[in-house]
Amino acid sequence: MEFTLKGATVRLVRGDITTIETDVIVNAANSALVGGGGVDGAIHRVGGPEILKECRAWVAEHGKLPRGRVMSTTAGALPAKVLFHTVGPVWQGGNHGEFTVLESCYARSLALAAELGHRRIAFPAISTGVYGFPIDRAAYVATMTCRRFIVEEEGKIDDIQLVVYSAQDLAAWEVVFEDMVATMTGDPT
Ligand code: AR6
Repeated sequence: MEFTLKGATVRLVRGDITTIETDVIVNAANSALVGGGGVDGAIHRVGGPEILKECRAWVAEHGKLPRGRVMSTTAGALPAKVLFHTVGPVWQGGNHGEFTVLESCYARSLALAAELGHRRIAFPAISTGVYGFPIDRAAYVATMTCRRFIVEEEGKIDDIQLVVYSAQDLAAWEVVFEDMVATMTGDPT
């Protein structure tokens, strides 16, 4: 499932993000950037030890990475040019800034990709695992933020892949995606 707007394509894909060939892979990390489980664990396993080394050096210099922010390292053995690390919000019911922080993860990653001249990016469903963000709400934030970016920053990004892991998650994202496309009839392409 995909939509194209202002020459950029947003694709909903089911799979393992460590196998996605793109310019930028985004990792759903923790503030200490020490690796972990879920998609973070898979990315470090496949990408190799160079990634953790760079993360440690970055934290030693800058301190912990705040939620909603993004930093960049080598992608190691991953099939991408660079790897971004962003820290999503922990779901606490929705009234603790979770939506703003999640939006910031996607928006800042897209902005950094454009700033570095990368035109293709792949995101996992940030915060929807250990951090507990409800999948349908996360899907809405992710899709809407991508849509806004490609309209407001026209021509900077060509291809965005939203990579979900399970069949159940894909089904939830598809509902949101269809809604998004249905409300886009007024958008000039
Ligand atoms: N490819 C794509 N998506 C994946 C993969 C994969 N290989 N593996 C898991 N997912 P989570 P969070 C999905 O928990 O909620 C870590 O320990 C997974 O099904 O990885 O942001 C970090 O170090 C879910 O939908 O990230 C942090 O401490 C989504 O990725 C903490 O977890 C995100 O789940 C971050 O929690």
